[in-house]
Amino acid sequence: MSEYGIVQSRAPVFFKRFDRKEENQHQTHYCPGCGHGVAHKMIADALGELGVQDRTIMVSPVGCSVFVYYYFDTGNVQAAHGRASAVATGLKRSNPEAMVISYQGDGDLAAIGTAEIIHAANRGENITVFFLNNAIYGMTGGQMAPTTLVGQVSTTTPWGRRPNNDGFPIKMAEMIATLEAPVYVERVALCDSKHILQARKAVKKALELQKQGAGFTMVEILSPCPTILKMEPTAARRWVAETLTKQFPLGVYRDRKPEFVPVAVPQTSVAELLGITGKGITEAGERHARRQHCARTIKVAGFGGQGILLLGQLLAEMGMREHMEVSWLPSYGPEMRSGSAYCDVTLSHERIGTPLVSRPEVLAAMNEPSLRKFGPHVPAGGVLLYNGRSLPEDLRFEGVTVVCVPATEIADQIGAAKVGNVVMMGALLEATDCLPFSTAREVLSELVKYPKLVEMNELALEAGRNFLSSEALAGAVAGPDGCRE
Ligand SMILES: Cc1ncc(C[n+]2csc(CCOP(=O)(O)OP(=O)(O)O)c2C)c(N)n1
Ligand code: SF4
Repeated sequence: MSEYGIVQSRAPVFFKRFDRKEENQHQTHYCPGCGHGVAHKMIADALGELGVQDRTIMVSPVGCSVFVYYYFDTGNVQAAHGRASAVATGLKRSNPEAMVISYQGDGDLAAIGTAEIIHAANRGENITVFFLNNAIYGMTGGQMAPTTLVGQVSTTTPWGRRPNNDGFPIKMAEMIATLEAPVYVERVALCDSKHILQARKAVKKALELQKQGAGFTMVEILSPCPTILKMEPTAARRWVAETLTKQFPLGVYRDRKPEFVPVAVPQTSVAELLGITGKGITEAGERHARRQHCARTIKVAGFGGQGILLLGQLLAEMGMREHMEVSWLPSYGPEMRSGSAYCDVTLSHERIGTPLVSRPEVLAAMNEPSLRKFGPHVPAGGVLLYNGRSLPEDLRFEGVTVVCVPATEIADQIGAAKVGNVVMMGALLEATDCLPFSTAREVLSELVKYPKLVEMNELALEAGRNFLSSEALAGAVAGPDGCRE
């Protein structure tokens, strides 16, 4: 036995267990003979060889390979159908040091995602696209793809693809290679050992170029889909070799450096563009910045018309002015007014990984349904502000500081129920100390258009703050276990 050595094994870039398969943790979900698994292996091997696993982000598509994230032990983002190269663009631009891979099938890249791929390539984004062309929609059971061959039968072309009705197969590698910016475009095939070795080289070269910062690279990989072709795996590979390559000739379509003419573009920061420079970090802001090192995740929830989304926007705007990283993610139903509405806000001194807030450290619940829905998601140590004089009898929130602020009632006394959100903002700032009041006043005075409302908002902000520092402490604040005291 000692004369034998292992020459092929699981790439270290793959997870040790593939959790998707409960009973078969060692294997993927792909059909026997499918090209996706082979392509995954060569990408994983190349990433390992280049030593870039821990700075790689895979963008998985919609299609059979949607579950890329179950296999690659790298960063993973799943994009909406066809949007992988646009998502990859965003990821690369915000993480220039990352290796970003957009992995897409032919339905995904050449049909619904045509615009995204063309423009990503045309801009010369420094990403690598692996384009699996199996000439069919695999996952959905075999509809015609833009790459389906003339005469090829699919569920949507039962008489075979007819150019006068269905157009001609689109040659993506050739099309992309007509653009100025791409640096490397090659078409390879997974049909026999010789071609698979060539494909491995192309995959590695594309990734190497990205690592060097060369620009846009794409490898189109002709791939067998035995299940939809209704062929044995060996016959499907033969079909790729003998039929598919005739329509899609293999070879290098682009291998050169782009020739960009340098143009002097004035670089302006986002803060300058938004006209919020010059104000700098206020003294109070600096104090807050020192105090706050990690993210503060906030959810504001209620019904449409309560100014829920605006309250989130104001917090995000304030965070921006304090030179924090911010995100604001709104969610509301089609009916808007009186329908359920909420938004997620993150304020951080570090880059924000996701705008989604599923376990808010701070919840401002402007009505009872949102209290019931999101209250249980606030972790121990969090703060829950409720728009009411007291909590409903049956609700308890273990380990959470619950503050009942009758924001709407206070706003009514001021003269406009619509400033209830700003009352809540005053209470929130006072309870959490997450942003300075001076910035809140500045933002309100600049963003609110009507002078009368500016005055009311200032009163509302102060009223929320005062309620907390005077009345609330006198008895309206619930105990840390969520019970009323
Ligand atoms: C917006 C949207 N439209 C349609 C679908 C349905 N859908 C799922 S996979 C798929 C086709 C994928 O085909 P392809 O990109 O060729 O990948 P394969 O499955 O062959 O690997 C479609 C149309 C969807 N998920 N989302
Ligand atoms: S349907 Fe085709 S593309 Fe999808 S996993 Fe099976 S063989 Fe692969």
